[in-house]
Amino acid sequence: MHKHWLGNIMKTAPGARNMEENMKLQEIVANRCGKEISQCTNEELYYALLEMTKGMAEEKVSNQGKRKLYYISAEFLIGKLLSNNLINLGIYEDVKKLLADNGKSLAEIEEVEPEPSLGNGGLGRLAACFLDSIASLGLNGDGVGLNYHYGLFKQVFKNNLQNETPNPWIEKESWLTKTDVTYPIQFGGFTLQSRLYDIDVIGYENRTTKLHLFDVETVDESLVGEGIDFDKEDIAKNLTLFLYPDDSDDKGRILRVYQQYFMVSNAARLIIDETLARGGDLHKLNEYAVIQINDTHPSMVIPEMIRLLMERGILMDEAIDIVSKTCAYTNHTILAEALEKWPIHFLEKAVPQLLPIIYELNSRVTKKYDDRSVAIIDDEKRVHMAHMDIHYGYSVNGVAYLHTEILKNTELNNFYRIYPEKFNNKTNGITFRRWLLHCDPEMTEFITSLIGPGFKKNAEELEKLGAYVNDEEVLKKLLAVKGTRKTELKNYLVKTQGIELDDNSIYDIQIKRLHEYKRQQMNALYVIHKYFEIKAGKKPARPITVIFGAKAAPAYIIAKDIIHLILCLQELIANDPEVAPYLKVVMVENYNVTLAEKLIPAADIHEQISLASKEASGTSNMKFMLNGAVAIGTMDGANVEMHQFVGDDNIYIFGESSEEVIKHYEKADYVSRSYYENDANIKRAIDFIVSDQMKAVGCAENLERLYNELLNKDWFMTLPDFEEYVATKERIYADYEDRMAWAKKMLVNISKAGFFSSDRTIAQYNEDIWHL
Ligand code: GPK
Repeated sequence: MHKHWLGNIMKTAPGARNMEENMKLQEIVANRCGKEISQCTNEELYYALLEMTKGMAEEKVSNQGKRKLYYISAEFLIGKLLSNNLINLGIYEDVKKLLADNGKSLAEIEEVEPEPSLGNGGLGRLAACFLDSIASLGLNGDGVGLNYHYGLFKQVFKNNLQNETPNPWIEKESWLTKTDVTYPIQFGGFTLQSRLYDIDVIGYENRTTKLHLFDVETVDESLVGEGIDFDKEDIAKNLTLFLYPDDSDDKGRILRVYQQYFMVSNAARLIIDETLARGGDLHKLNEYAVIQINDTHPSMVIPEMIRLLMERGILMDEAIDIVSKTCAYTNHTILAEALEKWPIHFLEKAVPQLLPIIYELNSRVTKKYDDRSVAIIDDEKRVHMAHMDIHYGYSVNGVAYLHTEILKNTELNNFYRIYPEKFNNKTNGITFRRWLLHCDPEMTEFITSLIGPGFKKNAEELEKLGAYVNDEEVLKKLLAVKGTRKTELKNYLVKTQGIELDDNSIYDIQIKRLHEYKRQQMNALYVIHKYFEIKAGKKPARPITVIFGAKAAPAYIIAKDIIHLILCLQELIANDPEVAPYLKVVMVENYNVTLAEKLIPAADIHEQISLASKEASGTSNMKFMLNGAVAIGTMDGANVEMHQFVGDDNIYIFGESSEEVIKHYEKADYVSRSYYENDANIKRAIDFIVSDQMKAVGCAENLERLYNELLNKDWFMTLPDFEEYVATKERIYADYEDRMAWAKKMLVNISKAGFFSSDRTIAQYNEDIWHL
């Protein structure tokens, strides 16, 4: 439709390109609004840019090849798309300038774009980074997921508590393109008609790929009443309303099964149709398609694909064999409660057509292996989704070196002994386009001025920065850029959330989903400790700002209590004139990708303090590193590899090792109360949670519940690491005062971040697993 646009942008001279875009945007603006750019509102310009960018993406050729990857994931936390698309199209600067010449700010126009919240955290953001890299590397691969109308939820703070409201993001005009692909998806007792929507994923100076989001035509947004409550049983109306609805009751849990089956049945049909359309042979499906199962949410694709192949006349033995050669599984956690096990009666109700196949898959396993721990259906009649993936997929990967080692040696050891050849590691990565080029253009330009633009395509070139580690001018400039980002964050938070920061203070940031294993509570206990120290006259050399951002799952009571604790501390300390000048606690509301893009470039210090062995990888750690922040962290997830790259001087490691932690769990020898009773600092901090002062700003019930949890359970062992954590914090704050030495640490971190590019991760997936 827009065929005349820009022709082949890569072959056009930069000047001519510039002219053409300018004319294009002007033309679109004239057609849509009947006026000049300078006369338009930011809204009008946003939609004009959306139209232009979508048109340019359509012009591009999708990546091609015989074998195609389908990355199936329940989450794609893509963030806003406008600026990244402009960057990847290579026209960001031109458009920005054209707008500026007309008195308009691209940054303000960006604010108009709603952020799709199609993910919880790391797993969903990883999938988004992967699509960017797949497109940029020119690989033939698409994402497949669901089009949740209200996303996860929007977090609203009231009375120092988290409330949840819907987060609508689909507007009349959006990045979604409605296609004519639709399938009848059958459930126990009824059928729903699906509809596919596509989002073009534009690779860096390259071709495009697609994110396929399936939806159901009958979904009814008016079903949602107070907060995020809705009728969980009306599947036709509620199926794609929210990502992961509340799973605290069976109705919510079974709704997940409906969602998952809907996702994979659509995906499997699409794969079959596309394979046949390319002239492929379903008997050799594995030569035409590879399915990456992102965590266990899409695992039902295995029995569903077998079923669909059998419907097309392939016998069961062969169908099982074909599918086993087509599917690969990524594990993202060792937390047992996160590994999905569906009661068989859920599946009987929602997807009865899968049961004969699942029984058959299970019986083949139990015939071959006596070990009950590797069965697909356990003695309590629950279906272990990960077990199905491992037996009937050809690859099992963890997401960081340590994580994969733990899977092999501990969590999945029984499987590793059966299938050693299936296990492999793929350390996570992040896209540098969004997490450096977009979120800190000034730093990008500075780096380019030192080592040239090669690092934008080959991240390992950042190593060249090492040559400047003793160059005072460079180090000063690094500090100056960081200072500018800190001031920008301050201005942004005042404007958007009414939060006042001191940009002369140290920004010490912990942003990630709220979970006990990530130990935000340990950071909060440190804040209490510091509060007492300041009261006792031990003032820090420079004010400290501890910044949190986190959503808690709506049904995760203790996580919400930890948010309550942090918000209460924020209020209490802000109102204490003795302490407020030296210590500030801030919890940003509704932490999301957009906020991350402002927080990360502004960070001095970042917290990666999970209980060792529990964080599979972490990916915000990589983003911070790339942006010249220094980590305080445990030997967990990808921190281990970061430590290897930067060495002891450039990362602050503390805490028990994963081996020690795993032993505590095996021996069940951890008693939190004994730490409380034997350590005055710990006792003082924990007691403060239920002090009258705290109860004056908070809710006694929540505070007492958290106090009891820490004292009597503390399942993620906050207390054993506490004293070392405090000592390490004091050391990192002190070291911050030697500004030149600190700038060196920043530089080393940036220069060693290249390994953590998702381009490297994706190249490895392709090399070892996908073979596209
Ligand atoms: C892991 F199992 C899960 C999950 O359900 N959601 C999620 O975000 C995260 N994750 C891990 O917790 C991180 O350590 C990891 O970096 C990320 O997945 C991507 O692999």
